[in-house]
Amino acid sequence: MIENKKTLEKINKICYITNCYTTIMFIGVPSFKSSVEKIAHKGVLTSMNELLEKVKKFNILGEVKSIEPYGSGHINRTYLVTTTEKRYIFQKMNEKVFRDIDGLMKNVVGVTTFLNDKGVESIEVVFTKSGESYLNEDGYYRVYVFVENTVSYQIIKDASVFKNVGKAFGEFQNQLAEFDASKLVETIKQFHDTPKRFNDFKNALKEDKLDRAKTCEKEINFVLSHADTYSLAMDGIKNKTIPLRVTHNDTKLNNILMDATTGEARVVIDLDTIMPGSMLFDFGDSIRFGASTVQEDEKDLDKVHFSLDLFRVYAEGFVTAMKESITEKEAEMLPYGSYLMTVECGMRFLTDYLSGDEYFAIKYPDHNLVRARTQIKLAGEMEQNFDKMKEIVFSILNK
Ligand code: ADP
Ligand code: GN1
Ligand code: MG
Repeated sequence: MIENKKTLEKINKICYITNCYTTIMFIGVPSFKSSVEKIAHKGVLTSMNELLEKVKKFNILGEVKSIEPYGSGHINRTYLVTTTEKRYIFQKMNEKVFRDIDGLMKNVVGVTTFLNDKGVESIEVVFTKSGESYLNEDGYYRVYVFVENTVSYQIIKDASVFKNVGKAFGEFQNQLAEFDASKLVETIKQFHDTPKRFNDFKNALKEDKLDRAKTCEKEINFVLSHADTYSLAMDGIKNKTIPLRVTHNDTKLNNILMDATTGEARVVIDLDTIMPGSMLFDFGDSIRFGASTVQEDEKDLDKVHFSLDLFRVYAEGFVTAMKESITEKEAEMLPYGSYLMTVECGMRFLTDYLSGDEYFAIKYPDHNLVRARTQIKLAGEMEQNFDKMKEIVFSILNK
């Protein structure tokens, strides 16, 4: 039995070290076993009863059969809740990352309602019994209906899937074109402001609070030596040569659910960072994650490559979907946007590694460094391929 706080902290630590993130507890129906049972998720142990009590405050159907950690997101703590009737996604939102949860949930409800009204399948927010979109009780919690018969991928095995992802994210941007951007709260300020991210990186490097800089000199040098490449997107937005759109801003492959039967894209998820931004961000972030030969945290760098073929298939989906509204300047800058999102993400992982892993969930001590390395390798290869990438984009546009 885990009774005092110290013991719980100790177990949390062991859990983190031994990487036992996915302890699954099944709950007997109708009697929920006992308050002593704990569920480990992202290095944090929470009592099952505590979670169950929170889940029960939402308008869910049926009796809860199980609650288990779910998915591979780096930010929120996600659980799959199975009841006698239905399945749900239950999330503890990350209040360190998102400082205005109320504003964030207004965005989510606003966007999902807007999409539903247009007949577009979207995530369905389950409200609390008192009519709120989230629960504020020792943290911030929300519930979504689990979208059944779908899969989300960590890596592309079949190129046609990636084309469908590109098409879906392109269409998503079209669908949001009429959404009133003034209704959106900026959930993370300067989210894709790469020069600002670079400043954060330099500050973390200066502080080097865990004395880790000596373990990643090569990566640090890459980020420092590319300083003059970081401002083009923000400059374009500021001088209005790049149009501001309503964008998703976190378009990685596991943030879209694909139909398990047809392979078509079904629902764009993770709407926490929908904000005014540039098309370059959404296109670029998908390429960063999806046009890679390996997963984001592959340790063997020899296996890490940027795939021009995957770039082509994604561009075919995305650019074709956006043909009506893409500007010449945007089209020209899509290859740069891919590089920018990749190097930006690399520098964010490296910043977090230097700062003591405060932002992204990690599974082992140098996880963020491993991630930074793959992004830096990919960014370097993209730089070498700008001309070929541009050729691909314009060949699609001129079809
Ligand atoms: P994070 O911000 O931590 O990435 P997400 O909102 O992306 O959190 O959710 C994490 C994972 O949970 C997703 O990658 C997906 O696998 C799964 N997921 C989220 N919402 C749903 C849903 N409504 N239906 C099915 N799976 C979902
Ligand atoms: C985070 O939430 P998730 O895991 O889908 C991060 C993205 C990064 C990504 C790197 C709010 O995405 O910006 O690109 O990790 N989300 C936030 O994998 O910071
Ligand atoms: Mg996610």
